[in-house]
Amino acid sequence: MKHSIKNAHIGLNTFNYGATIQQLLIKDKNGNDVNVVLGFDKEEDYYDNPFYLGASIGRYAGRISQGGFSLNGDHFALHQENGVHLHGGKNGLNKKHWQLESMEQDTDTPFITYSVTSPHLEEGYPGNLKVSVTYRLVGNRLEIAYEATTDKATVLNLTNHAYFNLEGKDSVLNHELKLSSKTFVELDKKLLPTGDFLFVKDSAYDFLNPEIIGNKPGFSGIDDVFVLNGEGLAAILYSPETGIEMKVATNQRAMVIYTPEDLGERNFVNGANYGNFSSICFEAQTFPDAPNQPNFPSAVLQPGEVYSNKTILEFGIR
Ligand code: G6D
Repeated sequence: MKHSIKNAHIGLNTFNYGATIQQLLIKDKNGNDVNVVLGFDKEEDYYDNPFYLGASIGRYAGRISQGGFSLNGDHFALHQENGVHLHGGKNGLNKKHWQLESMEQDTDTPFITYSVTSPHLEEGYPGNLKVSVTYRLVGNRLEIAYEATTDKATVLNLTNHAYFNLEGKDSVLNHELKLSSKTFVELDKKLLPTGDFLFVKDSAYDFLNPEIIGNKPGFSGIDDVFVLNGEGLAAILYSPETGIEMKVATNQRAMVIYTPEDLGERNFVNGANYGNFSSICFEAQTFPDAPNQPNFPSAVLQPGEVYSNKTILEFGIR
């Protein structure tokens, strides 16, 4: 089921399947609507979505090593492929039909709220989990708020896997990017964290000053976990062609930046055409493999606590 909300600045289309963002319409410098995310035409197109386009990800976004984790003396085995558990397993939250909890268009801040439950030991995770996501339009901002509670101690790391392109076509190689992160997580060849951190300075990951992505010396694609300070601006993306600027702010301590080289032939909405390096993801979340990395911030959610992942996308014209 598709749901739509809009205000004077933004139009948003979502599907309850995977609590997925299908379209995000932003006006360019000439006042024309541009769909700034990659999305598929029909809900059924999302049933085979190996890149998780637009989907809500969990129970644990990113990767977990060792085929599982231990918590309070109990071991929990997780689905793994080649030693890696990715994005909540074979049937993560992206593959569930979330309930439409509530939706309000006739208000200054239109919103859509989806909710889903994940029973104890679904995909191997402990705790009966209740999750909600609210997509809310506030002026020129899209606010994405994930909340969750559990009845048993568990681990949790949710995010949204939208793929952005501020021109609605071609690639993001001509987009300007600024990232506030001074460090990122060292990954091994399986993209699992080693437990160490690296400085971005003078590397292909240094976007502390705004730069055109395709002009970055050594750029060959990004699929990395950048460290944030948990408040304020994490990133700015800008398209000189459309004049659209997107600021990303979040309460999360890390953000996966992912620029896929080739998404293959897909049935993109309105027949949009994209090339290599079509898009960039800003997956605000906590650290990968935290359940197995004692020196990473904890990803444990206790009964009585409320998990909160809030990310704000603010749009403007330069
Ligand atoms: C690849 O490593 C990347 C992930 O970060 C991404 O989420 C996925 O493709 C869709 O596995």
